[in-house]
Amino acid sequence: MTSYDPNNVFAKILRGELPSQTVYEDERTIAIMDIMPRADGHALVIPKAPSRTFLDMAPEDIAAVYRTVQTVARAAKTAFAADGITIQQFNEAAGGQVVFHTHVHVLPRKAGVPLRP
Ligand code: DGP
Repeated sequence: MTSYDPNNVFAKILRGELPSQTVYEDERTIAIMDIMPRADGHALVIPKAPSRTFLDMAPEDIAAVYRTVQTVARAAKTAFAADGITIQQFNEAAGGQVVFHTHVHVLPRKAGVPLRP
């Protein structure tokens, strides 16, 4: 298993070394706005505990992350008048992951509007 790199951008955001637009925080998670949004209101939910992928996560952090996903999705549905919400999560480069600290995408969707690339 590839090890966790503590210098990934989300680790730096969690340590306060890089800026972010944080929209939610609790003991175990943060939610920030994605810097390259594929939809208006595209947010990322990030566990504070280090893990490279979902496969490495502790059960209590999985529960905490998905509680935050639901909180953010509900807020985004109202704030962006979304018709739906896409929830996405990528693991390893072959799975589409670019930043190697586990995170979940929350994407508000409008009917008939595709995600931006
Ligand atoms: P992925 O690893 O493929 O799930 O996608 C990583 C996402 O992280 C991508 O949508 C862009 C976003 N991202 C990359 N760097 C930063 C950053 O420095 N700040 C924020 N807010 N988002 C970032």
